[in-house]
Amino acid sequence: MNKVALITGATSGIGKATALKAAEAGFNIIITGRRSDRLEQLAREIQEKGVEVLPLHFDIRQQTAVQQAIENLTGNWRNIAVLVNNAGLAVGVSPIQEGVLDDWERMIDTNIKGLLYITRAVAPLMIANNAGHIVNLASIAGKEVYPGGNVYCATKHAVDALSKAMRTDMLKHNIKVTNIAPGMVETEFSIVRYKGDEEAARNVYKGMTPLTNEDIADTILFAITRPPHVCLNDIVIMPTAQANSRDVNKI
Ligand code: NDP
Ligand code: 8X3
Repeated sequence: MNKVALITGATSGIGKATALKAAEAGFNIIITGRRSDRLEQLAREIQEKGVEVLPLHFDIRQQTAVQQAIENLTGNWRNIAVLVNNAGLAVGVSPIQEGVLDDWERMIDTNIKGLLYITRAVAPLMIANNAGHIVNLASIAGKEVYPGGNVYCATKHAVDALSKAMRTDMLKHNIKVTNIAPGMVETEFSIVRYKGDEEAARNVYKGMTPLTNEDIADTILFAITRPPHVCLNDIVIMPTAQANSRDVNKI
């Protein structure tokens, strides 16, 4: 029987590429997100790869919706082997004194609370199997800070801390926890951060070669296909043109 991988935020970017590559590797896939048209389209693409797929449509900030979606899983879908906590976003680049409260709430509610809600729902299923692997999408913004990054960086520092904490709590249950910390990856991330301003988003990557969603998906697939006794705890992956959050070699 194929193993089950659940990938949050699969309607775009890193989540979508990870879902497709995990399907190619033979996992049955649960995909989640808010945009149901995209979820259905991706479900068809995954099905064509010869594995089973289950699209779950919810806003990860809604605790009850998250809990019900997982509680309602039946049969082998309950045997989640891999949870990729990918859904997340940055909104805005204001300095702290000019911060937009709604932007802060969206980042905290999605990147921290949403990740916690789904982990709380899925972890007991893994514990029942005495096996599992949780992959958390943190960021270089969870290791460093940069101007205008304030609350986004704080949420990713929280993810980094939660990865360490989960690894401790999950230890006796034989569950791996991998923290992935990418630098600049060109997805819809910057379009969301700049609230639909596509030119501002393009400028972020102008003059340098960023990572792609497939680069990160390849890394996640490598991590989740190691032998049972091997856990990659923390992976920092950067574009060659980026040394850290602030030094980018733009030509
Ligand atoms: P995208 O904007 O392309 O994808 C984000 C995904 O998250 C979408 O599928 C979106 O789905 C989902 N999502 C956002 N909010 C919610 C919500 N409230 N409920 C459910 N799903 C939600 O960005 P990326 O692929 O780049 O980002 C994926 C993760 O990687 C994020 O956690 C991000 O912080 C992290 N990351 C990104 C980097 C980058 O440079 N791009 C670098 C380091 C880390 P929908 O809108 O349909 O709900
Ligand atoms: C996304 C990478 O550098 O924009 O997490 O914060 S960065």
